[in-house]
Amino acid sequence: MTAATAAKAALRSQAIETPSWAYGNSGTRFKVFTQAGVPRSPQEKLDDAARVHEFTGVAPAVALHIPWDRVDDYGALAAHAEKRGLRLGAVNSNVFQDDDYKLGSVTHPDPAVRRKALGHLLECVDIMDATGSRDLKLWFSDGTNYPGQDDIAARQDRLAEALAAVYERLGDGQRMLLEYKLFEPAFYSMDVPDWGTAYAHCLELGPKAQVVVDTGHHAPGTNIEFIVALLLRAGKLGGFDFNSRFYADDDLMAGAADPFQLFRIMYEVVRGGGLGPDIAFMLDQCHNIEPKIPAIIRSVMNVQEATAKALLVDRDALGAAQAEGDVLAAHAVLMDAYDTDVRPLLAELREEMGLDPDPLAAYRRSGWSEHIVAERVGGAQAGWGA
Ligand code: AOS
Ligand code: ZN
Ligand code: ZN
Repeated sequence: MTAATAAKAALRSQAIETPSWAYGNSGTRFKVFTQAGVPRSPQEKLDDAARVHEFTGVAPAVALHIPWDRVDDYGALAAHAEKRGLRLGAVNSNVFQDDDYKLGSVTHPDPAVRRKALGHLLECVDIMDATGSRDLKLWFSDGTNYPGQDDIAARQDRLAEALAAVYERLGDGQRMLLEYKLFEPAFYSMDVPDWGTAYAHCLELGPKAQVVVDTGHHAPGTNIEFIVALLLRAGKLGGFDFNSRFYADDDLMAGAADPFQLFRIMYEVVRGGGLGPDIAFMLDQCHNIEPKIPAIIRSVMNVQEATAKALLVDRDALGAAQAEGDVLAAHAVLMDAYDTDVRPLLAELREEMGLDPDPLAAYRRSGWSEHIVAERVGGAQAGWGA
């Protein structure tokens, strides 16, 4: 089998999960720009996600966010997805939007607030039971703004207690993915600021607890692929929230700011045998100024391109150069793969999959954008960044 054929076989089964909130209106803390035709309901978000999957062939799952995607009947929502060739992916909890959470959620000093937050997390697992989702994604905005504001270690105890209760509630085949973030909204101390904290909690909890790496959640200059390699090696990498950043948690399109970094991350995934269903390859981004569905298609394609390049790394040549300590040869092997134009290979793959080789052009021609602008009036805000 040629390298290209092997790469195509792996790319064919890739699954990139798109976030429901990326389809709705979003913005920064300064302004939410509304766009015509955005979904008015979780069902309409799935209708848009179905277009992304239809034209890329590799975006079969959609992450939900509770309460933004709250519905009466989650089984019916799963059926709505299934009818469109989709499945419901990670359930994202939200313990950051209520006034009660001003000083934290599961780490709040008041036990009543902690109980409320835990109740929501457990409700999310109930929802997973109904949707058939495998993953509960936990991101906590918890933290403090001022030294002395609260007891840092006691907050870790409260966090551990809540995580243990959620872990206990997980059913067979369900997992919890713990996400870390360096700062924001808390500016002095976040309660899960880095991979080490997330890893330590997941280790204590057990095999159903895994770390999720959001590519926008590190200090500038952090070697994210190192974290990926380390977590994979430890069997603790549960998934990604892909997005791009120039400064902080910018949530721009994956692969837009630093495609080389995305390649380096995907190389570690491929090298560590992680390119399979055990790792959730999710997008977590917002499209504030660009049209949303084409931006999501573009992001999926960017992840695909980085994956294709990672798959094309000549591992034998790389291993040989590394073993010989030939620094420049080893570096050249990696760069050869990165410098390969994989667009023809991906176009070929799409044709083999019965798809249009150019997903963006196919989407434009489909008339979906005109259809939703005409049909949908008063689209919903994602709930993010108001
Ligand atoms: C927040 O900064 C995190 O990236 C979250 O993963 C995510 O944006 C949130 O869970 C969406 O609800
Ligand atoms: Zn995220
Ligand atoms: Zn984020």
